[in-house]
Amino acid sequence: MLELYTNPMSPCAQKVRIVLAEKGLDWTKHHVDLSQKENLEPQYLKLNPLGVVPTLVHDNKPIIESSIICEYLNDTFPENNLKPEDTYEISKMRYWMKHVDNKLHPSCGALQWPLIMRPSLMEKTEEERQTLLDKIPEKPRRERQKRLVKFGLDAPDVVDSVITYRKTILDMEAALKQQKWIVSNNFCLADICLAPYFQTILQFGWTKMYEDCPHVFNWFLRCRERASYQNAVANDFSLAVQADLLAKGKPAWEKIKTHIEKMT
Ligand SMILES: N[C@@H](CCC(=O)N[C@@H](CS)C(=O)NCC(=O)O)C(=O)O
Repeated sequence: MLELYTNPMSPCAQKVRIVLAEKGLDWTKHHVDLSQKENLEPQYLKLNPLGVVPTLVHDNKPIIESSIICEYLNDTFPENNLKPEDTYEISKMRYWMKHVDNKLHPSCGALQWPLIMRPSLMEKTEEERQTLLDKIPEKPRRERQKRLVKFGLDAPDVVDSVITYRKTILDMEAALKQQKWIVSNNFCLADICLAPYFQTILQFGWTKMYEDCPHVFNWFLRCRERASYQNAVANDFSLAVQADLLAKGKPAWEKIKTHIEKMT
């Protein structure tokens, strides 16, 4: 019995849903409303003490951290293996997954938060907002979210995040010149862990971030063409949601673009 605590907008949860779809596994969905901070409710914190989505529950055992969940699912359900056989390739796969967890994911959060989470938090009183944000268990994440709520896209975290995104794209372009997928000619967990971060770019209409990198462009097209991506990610974005996200992303592009231009 597999249960997933998830939110459609979360790239970490999207990774796990892609793996579940690649494996053809049945699972039960528990929607966690991040805008209402359901992730910080005591019931949820018992499952995931970090107060983040996703959480997988397999036969009543909670598993947290999206990359660990992806590898757990791959190793527990071996049909349609998504890990290379070669140990050097496994090390490359883990390198990309670690890069996503440590660098790309926080950068994505710094760009998504001001546009998606901030508006609903700004509808609350200052006191309500602080009470909610004070519940975030880890200090660096709590302080960062406070900055992003206070300053939006003008928060100091945003410049570094755009630079990290762009550098990741350039590194991926170099890797994808050598082979079809990010680690080898076989699709693997590293491709799955990277792809949702391009969904974020797409949903806000910021594809100019990678349009000058044809290998990355074609890689993401190939990811999106997979049935797993359609089922696990694309189908969660109705036309109305897509229009809303594009409308939020459009005015922000000018700021994002300025940070990219300063790199060259
Ligand atoms: N390292 C964690 C990160 C999870 C994470 O940051 N999830 C975000 C959504 S993508 C979240 O739940 N944010 C809620 C919050 O920070 O309040 C993982 O890979 O599972």
